[in-house]
Amino acid sequence: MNRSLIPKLIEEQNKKFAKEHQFHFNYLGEAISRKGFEIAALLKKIKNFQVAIPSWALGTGGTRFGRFPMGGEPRNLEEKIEDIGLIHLLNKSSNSISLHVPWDKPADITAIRQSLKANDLVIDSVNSNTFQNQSDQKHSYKFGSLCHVEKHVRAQAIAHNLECIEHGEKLNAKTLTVWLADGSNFPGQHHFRKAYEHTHESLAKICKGLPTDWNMLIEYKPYEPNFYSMVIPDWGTSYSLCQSLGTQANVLVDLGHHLPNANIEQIVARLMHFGRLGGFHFNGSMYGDDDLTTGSIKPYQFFLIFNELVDGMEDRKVKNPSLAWMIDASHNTKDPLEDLMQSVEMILNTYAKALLVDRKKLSEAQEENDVVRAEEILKESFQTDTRPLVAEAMKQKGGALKPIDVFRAARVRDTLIQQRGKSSLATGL
Ligand SMILES: [Mn+2]
Repeated sequence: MNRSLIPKLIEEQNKKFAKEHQFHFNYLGEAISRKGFEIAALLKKIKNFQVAIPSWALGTGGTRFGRFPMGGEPRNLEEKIEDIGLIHLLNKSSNSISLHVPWDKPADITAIRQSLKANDLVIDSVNSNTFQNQSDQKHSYKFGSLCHVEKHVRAQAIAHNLECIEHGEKLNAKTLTVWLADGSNFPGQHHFRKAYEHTHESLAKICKGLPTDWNMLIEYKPYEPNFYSMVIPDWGTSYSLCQSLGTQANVLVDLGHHLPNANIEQIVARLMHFGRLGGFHFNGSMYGDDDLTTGSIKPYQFFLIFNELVDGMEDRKVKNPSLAWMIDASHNTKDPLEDLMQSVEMILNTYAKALLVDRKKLSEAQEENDVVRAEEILKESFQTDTRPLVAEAMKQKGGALKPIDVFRAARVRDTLIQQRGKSSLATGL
């Protein structure tokens, strides 16, 4: 990929859209100012918001039925860094990578560091994988990892997590994310309390291996790949583990890891109230862990979730750690890079909408039990077209007003196919 051509293209395209953009930005700016919001302050917050991209989201993912690669997929970690660097170059809002071990085990640390620097990126978190067997491992995870009935299997899974921390330390990461596929498929298979105890004991050992400036995020998921029970199926289980493990462990909410119609915004509010929300995985979902583009199916629900996030972040009484933001998707229909750019723009726009909620008025309406007014205040923000604000934020940082347009004008995918081949496959799901 010839990155050096992109800045000029961004400049050309921004020029092309400048007049139209200015018209919409002025209009929105005027409307927002009249409501008492400061444009400069809003722009600053949006400009500071960065979303991590996972190393496994750069190829066309598959389902258990098939995989249809589109060509030009990154063949190694260096090429994945280049792809994420390109997204960041276009939107200036995705400055970090979440690394998966062992799919993207960093081999040549010096080269990876240089590549990160050249692409203006940092490593955000390291994700362990005990949901698959690797060719060089001694014991199988077929019946679980950290929860396993046999001590040596648990020890192997613990050692893998500690190895992830080691890799992360070399690259300046500060977070270990643990998601467990552990669970059972049939009644009677697991002794629920024992499975929890083993998991707790294993996580405590991993926690002991965390450097003092590191965090561990514990993700939950109600079903899949196990369908009768998961050891950490819900936020309550994850929260109970974190409470007992200490302040370095916090709960991670993945939007797709809930049963249909779960009130995720209330879960977010609850966890922030306890100061235990550590991170967030963005994706879109119709039924479950669908990994669709963020906000593509239920944008209003996504807004309500962001509304709680912003409420918690802006309230000084809330003592919640700063949050790690990441897109967790593995897309199988769109060009993964376009999909990620769509997600980032959706995240920024929804954040902007949540920033526009008049919290004082909302609180007054709530205190007066004025249900209609409270709901209308939220709807007014949700229905505000914040796109000019987000575009302006990206432009001010040197990015494109319309990142996907530049991506297409630069014919990036064609170039990647030429360089990497039609059938290159990225590691991942
Ligand atoms: Mn996730």
